[in-house]
Amino acid sequence: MDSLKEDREDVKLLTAWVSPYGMRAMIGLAEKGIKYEYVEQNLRDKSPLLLQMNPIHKKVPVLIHNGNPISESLIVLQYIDNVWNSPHTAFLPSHPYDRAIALFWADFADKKVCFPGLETFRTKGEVQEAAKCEFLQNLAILEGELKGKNYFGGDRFGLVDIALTPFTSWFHAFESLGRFKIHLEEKFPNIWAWKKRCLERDSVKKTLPNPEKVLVTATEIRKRRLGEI
Ligand code: GS8
Repeated sequence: MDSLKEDREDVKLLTAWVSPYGMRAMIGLAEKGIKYEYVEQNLRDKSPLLLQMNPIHKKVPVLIHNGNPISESLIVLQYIDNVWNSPHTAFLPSHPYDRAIALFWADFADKKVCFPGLETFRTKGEVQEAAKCEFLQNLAILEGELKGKNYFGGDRFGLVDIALTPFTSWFHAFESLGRFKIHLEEKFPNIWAWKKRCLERDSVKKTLPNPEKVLVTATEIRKRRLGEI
């Protein structure tokens, strides 16, 4: 039955290896055991397929399921969870209130931690300083939220964990290019332990790139953005 199901499914992922948002989709698909075609995108020269599949944002990731495109990584994750749903691999809790809370934290992580995190390496001056403050302050909120828990939702690896773990592979780039220290182990011990726990999962282990490699690409992105090359 399972192989029949796989034969009927046509799943493609348009992404870029360094994209933490794309990594979310990769971890989600791996957690569900879905086979898919990985289609690397050059974000400096966008393919006609990417522009056709995500004409509004023109960003990766885009999941293409049986020809139908789904974009925006948190929406992609919810789609994956809904389509390949099983009680053992659910990314979201079943109770409506618990679901709402998980979505709240995924949204918080997205807007208040991931975005300012990215701003720490690709901006300069006051904007960069403000991004560093915002990132560290909001990381502290997540540190509190993780207290006494293995994962953000409790004992199960779920949506918030998938949304956040990819960004930990960027922390080294944030620190080096932002010229600041996160002091994860000392100041954020719950997040430190959580990160190690997430990295033990096959889905995460095989998805997250080497932080040194991320730094090389992040350095190029910064130079291009700030007009330094
Ligand atoms: C963000 C995707 C994104 O920024 C999501 O999927 O959750 N809210 C979206 N993708 C970047 C690559 S990772 O930084 C991207 O595609 N950038 C191309 C561009 O901005 O032109």
